[in-house]
Amino acid sequence: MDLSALSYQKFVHFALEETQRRTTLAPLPSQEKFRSIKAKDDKTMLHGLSFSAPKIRLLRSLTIEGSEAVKVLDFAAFSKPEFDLPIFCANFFLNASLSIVVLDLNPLYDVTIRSDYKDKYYIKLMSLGQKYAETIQLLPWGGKVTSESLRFFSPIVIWSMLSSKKYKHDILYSAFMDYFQTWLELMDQAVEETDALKILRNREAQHKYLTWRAEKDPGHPILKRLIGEKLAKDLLRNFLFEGVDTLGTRTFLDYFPEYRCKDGSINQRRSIIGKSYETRPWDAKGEFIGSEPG
Ligand code: BLA
Repeated sequence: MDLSALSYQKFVHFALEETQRRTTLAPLPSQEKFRSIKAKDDKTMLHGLSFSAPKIRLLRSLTIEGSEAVKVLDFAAFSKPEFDLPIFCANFFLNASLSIVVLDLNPLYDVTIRSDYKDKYYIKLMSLGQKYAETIQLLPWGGKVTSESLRFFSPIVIWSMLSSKKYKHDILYSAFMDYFQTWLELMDQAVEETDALKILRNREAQHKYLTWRAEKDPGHPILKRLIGEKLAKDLLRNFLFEGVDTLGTRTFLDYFPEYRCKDGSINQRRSIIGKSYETRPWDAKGEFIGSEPG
């Protein structure tokens, strides 16, 4: 497949313009360092942008483009802890053979346990999930997935892994626009929490999420290959998952003790439980229908 004509820039432009229509974005200092990085192959470029806004702690985008070999969009938005908003998450990876898509409003709280949180945000969004996941079958469930990841996914997650021959840039663009608009509407409607305990819980939930992704995101090996271990780590901790070192003090092993090795280090495997969920583990009403992994 010829990737040269494809770009994720219009996704980023759309998201920033729509956000600016509703709120005021202020550039964050972290974007200076990661605005434009040339990879070791001398072809691939990494472009980072990061902003905050009155209700948004961090809205950031990373694109990887420039070589014909690979295209990546990693786009996320995190609210301030005074709001319990879901985390907007778009992760698209495309190379000559494979297309990987994760598009979701990742829940701040595990929706299989916290039905109040599911009811607050997802019940009225189920038709949006259905539109892309089931009705048009263009972004079919990608098959077994790291089981630990599932608690960070919502009932409307689009998780897809396809031969890049079947990749449809326009369908993905329209899904991205729909999901991002939805997130912006939730942001508009969000009312600031004043209960200090609830704010603390929101902050901790976001910190747990950041801790998971800063340690186990599947993009790490590629980032390390492109820009080297040291800069990749900097990018992960101070840009993509900024907040991992400031929003809380608990460590990866505090949150995920099952990854502890006998010598006290973190197990390098992505998954301890293994992959599961061959098919979509939520029904059309957002009820969890997956069996326990294992
Ligand atoms: C694969 N990326 C995946 C997979 C998931 C995600 C679920 C399938 C493999 C698996 O089951 O683990 C994405 N996982 C997520 C997300 C969350 C999560 C969004 O837990 C959130 C909680 N992906 C990137 C970037 C690159 C990238 C920046 O975000 C490259 C620079 C690449 N993702 C990438 C590649 C694979 C992948 C190459 C397939 C290889 C693999 O599975 O290791």
